Amino acid sequence: MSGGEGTSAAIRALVESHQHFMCVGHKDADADSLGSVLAFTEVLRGLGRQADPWVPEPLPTLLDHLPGYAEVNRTEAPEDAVVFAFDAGSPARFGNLRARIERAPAVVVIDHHLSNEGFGTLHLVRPDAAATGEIVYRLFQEWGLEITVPTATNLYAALFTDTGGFRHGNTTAVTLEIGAALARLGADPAWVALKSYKSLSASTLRLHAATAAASRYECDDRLIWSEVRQSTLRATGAILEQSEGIIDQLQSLDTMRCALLFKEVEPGLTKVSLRTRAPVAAHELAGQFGGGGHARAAGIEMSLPIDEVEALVLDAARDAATVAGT
Ligand SMILES: [Mn+2]
Repeated sequence: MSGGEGTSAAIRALVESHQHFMCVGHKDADADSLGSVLAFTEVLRGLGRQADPWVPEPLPTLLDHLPGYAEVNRTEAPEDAVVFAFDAGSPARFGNLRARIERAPAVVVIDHHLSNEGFGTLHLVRPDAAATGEIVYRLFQEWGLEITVPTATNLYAALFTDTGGFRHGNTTAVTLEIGAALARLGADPAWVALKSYKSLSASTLRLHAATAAASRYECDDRLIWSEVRQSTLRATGAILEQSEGIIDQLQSLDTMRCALLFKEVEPGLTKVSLRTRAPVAAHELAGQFGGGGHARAAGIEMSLPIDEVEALVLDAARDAATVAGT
């Protein structure tokens, strides 16, 4: 963990002393990452600065309801722009923007991942925060800034989705209080819930159904896993991005200690989503394969065919789920 009041003041000083900023989310940006990017972009502009919101390719089109989305990846930031990076534990999470970020004059990292490597010029990393959006909200509070309705909406979406709709173990009294404060500032909880969890297309539901039907149960139902292959996508008319949310279905199993979803990005490139219950540590399991994340939720990306990744990761997951059950 790093970053206290001193960091908050140092970040504010950086904002005061520079004119150009680039706010960057992580690859496969979620609402926490992009919501934080858009909230920070608006606040910086409100302070009279030039700020441009960016995420690595491909654009997260499922998040096009977030206020300010239309401006993402539109304007190239000047080379002297200070970078604010949100919700990413390592530089590898910035995909095609990594080189751009690494040559910036300063990089401020705001994040809540346990696995954060402490990269960047300044880092405000609080693993106890439910969402990066929660850290951003507190920063704005400390700085005494007015929060507009679009910014409140972006931060509420960040908090709401990173807690799985205020359901995961990271939901605390503080999270709910900040959620309430953001609702008072104009965020609409029902609208954010509608856009986050009740706006699936027919092809998404077909993909979710096919993946649920294909799920496997092992280790006395302590381990549940499924897969999205390119053939699954062709059969359901979906794209990989629509697999968002499938892992939540898998982790709803009552006996679950470890839930895994393998995703074939392309032949030879595989991603894995992990969810666990105590005492299985998701970030430790992911860490064995170069991945990272939180204690209950983590991810892996490997340049190997899906069959090989399944063999490797399932082997470790079976061990973890079995030990966890004793
Ligand atoms: Mn997050």
